[in-house]
Amino acid sequence: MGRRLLAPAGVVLAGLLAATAFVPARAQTPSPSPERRITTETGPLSVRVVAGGLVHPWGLAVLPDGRMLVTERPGRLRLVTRDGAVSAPLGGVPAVFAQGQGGLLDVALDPDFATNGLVYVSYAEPGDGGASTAVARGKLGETALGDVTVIFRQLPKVSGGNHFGSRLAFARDGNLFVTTGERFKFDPAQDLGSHLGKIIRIRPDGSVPPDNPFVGKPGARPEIWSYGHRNVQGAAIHPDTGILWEHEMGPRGGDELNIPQAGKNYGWPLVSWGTHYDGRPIPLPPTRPDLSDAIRQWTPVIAPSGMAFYTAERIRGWRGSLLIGGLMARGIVRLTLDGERVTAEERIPLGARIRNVTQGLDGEVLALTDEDDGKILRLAPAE
Ligand SMILES: [Ca+2]
Repeated sequence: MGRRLLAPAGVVLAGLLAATAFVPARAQTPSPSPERRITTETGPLSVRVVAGGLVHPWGLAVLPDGRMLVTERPGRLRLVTRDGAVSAPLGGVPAVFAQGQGGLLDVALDPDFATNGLVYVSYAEPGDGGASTAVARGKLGETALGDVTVIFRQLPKVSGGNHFGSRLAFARDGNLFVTTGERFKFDPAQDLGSHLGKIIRIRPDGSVPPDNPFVGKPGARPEIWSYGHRNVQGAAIHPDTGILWEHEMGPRGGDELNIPQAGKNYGWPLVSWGTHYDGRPIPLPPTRPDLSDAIRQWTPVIAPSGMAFYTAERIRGWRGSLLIGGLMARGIVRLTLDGERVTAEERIPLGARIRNVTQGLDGEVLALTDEDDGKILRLAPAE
């Protein structure tokens, strides 16, 4: 945050040490929003900063009234008005494991939010053995979440601060997909007795849909939808087919776009289009007939961290595109699709690590920058 630059060094240090407990007492007021223009294949876009001063914002959900719910990874959930006024942190958010990649992660609205006011958050939850990904839901009030209950806990909890996933996506049948990571533990992604490295499918109250693929299979956790995943930080339901798509971080190379089907194995760590960070080889070939392969892979990586299908007309030429936020790509990766095939790719550089991409109510695109002074960006056609 800019004001840190004005503080004496000791104050800065104290501020950093207290950062996880720091709770502003009052709402932040909107600051003027500078506009940048960028050139794209389909025309010029305007990029505005809707709000700044967010610490590693991670998840964003647009309310029916146009306000935005945004998570900050250290454990805060805030409301942001359309013109960028940022609320004080909402109460009722569960305590999070804010280390490494852990913290408060995604936020999603119940499909019936307009009538029931329910909101879901995913987060790294501390507990016996370390931490794991969890999902809680509560009723949104003006200053807090009420009646908060935990509806999913990834088991087992393990040590370390890597690969928590996590995104939330509601299917049209009302079931909730929760993406996870393998917590940088590799082999558990292949173990059906563990939730590590799995995509989870649950009802909104956390119960198991009876048609999940491993229900009744001895030793398997019934919440599992698909397995062999590494670190899934993007998920969205295709607007035409209603089917879940996801992307996941590869190791050194090998980021993947997948369309995960019930009960299928997506290969990690048996195969990968990338290599391990420490140079250990992953057996070639990069996929096998008995495993489900990605529909696209990126080497070098883009570090995908959030996706949305663009369904509006507002940005000309983008309807039907899949937009993916890239940490390493430092922008949005726009994929043109023909059914389940990627036919073209355009990079939209934004000059910052992009944590998440969402479509706004008016067909604008909202993106979060992964920074200490993180921002909500709004992309729209240049006037
Ligand atoms: Ca794979």
